[in-house]
Amino acid sequence: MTRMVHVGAAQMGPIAPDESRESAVARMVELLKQAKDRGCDLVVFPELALTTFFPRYYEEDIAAMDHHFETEMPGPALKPLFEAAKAANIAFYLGYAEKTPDGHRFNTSVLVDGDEVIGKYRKVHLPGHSEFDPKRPWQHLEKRYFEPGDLGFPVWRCKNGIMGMAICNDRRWPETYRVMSLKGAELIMLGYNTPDVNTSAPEPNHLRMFHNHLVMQASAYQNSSFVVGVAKAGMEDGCMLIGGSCIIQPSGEIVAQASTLEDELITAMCDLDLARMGKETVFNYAKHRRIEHYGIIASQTGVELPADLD
Ligand code: CDT
Repeated sequence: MTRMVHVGAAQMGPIAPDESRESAVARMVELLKQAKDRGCDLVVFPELALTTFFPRYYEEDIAAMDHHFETEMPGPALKPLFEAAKAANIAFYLGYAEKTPDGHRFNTSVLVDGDEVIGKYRKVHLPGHSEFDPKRPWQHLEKRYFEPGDLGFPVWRCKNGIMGMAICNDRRWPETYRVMSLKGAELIMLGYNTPDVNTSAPEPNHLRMFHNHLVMQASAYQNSSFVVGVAKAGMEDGCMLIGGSCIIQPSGEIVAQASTLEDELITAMCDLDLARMGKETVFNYAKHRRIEHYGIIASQTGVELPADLD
């Protein structure tokens, strides 16, 4: 059984607020064609890949944003992508806004193989705020439009490996990767939309890209896993989103990186046995983890000073 997976990270340039689903899907099909020509097995698309990053806009009535949400996957506009991927025998990760039949809204990704949805993840760590903030040049209203994901961090067998999914802000939290790697994840896919300015605190702009790579590279290493991070990039309705999409191997090294802020496919041949090596040595969890000291990680959110520091 081969453990080589040829991975494509399909970065997308901006999606204008009035760009249609059909147009975004046509761009994805074009990226998929390139992936097929290069012999990819798996392609990762960005977070909210079908629409502009609409949480930057405030609407009093949440339902006024419903045109950005999918109520079925695949809906009619998505069929060409599913068909192209099946014909090319390429599995893919796709981020989109999901509205469930009983009215819940999530920032979701699916893993699709052979035109079947084999996995679904709903973003756990929602950044931003829920009410209009007049101090910001643009809003980040994920806490208004989405509920925190209710599916945990599942993993799936795909292309002879064990794979997990995360979405954007999740990548900044070590718990995201550790929960999946405790379930055997060897390759973690995530899409992102990250403005190049931090509107919640003053910070030099270059730190946005530094932190983007820092967290994904450290997490790849500490969890002995491939990490594939894929941006929606470029100037989207006046808001600049960082690029820097990359494929990271379990050593923590970037093995392929996008150089534009546009639709761009980068690829790398990933030997999943490289992930196994780290899991059997330095990061052999069963041998080396000391869970008797980790309890508060799963029982406490904010900082609580120990009694002797009060
Ligand atoms: N989409 C997303 O999660 N973006 C956030 C932006 C910074 S917080 C407002 C991120 O973590 O990249």
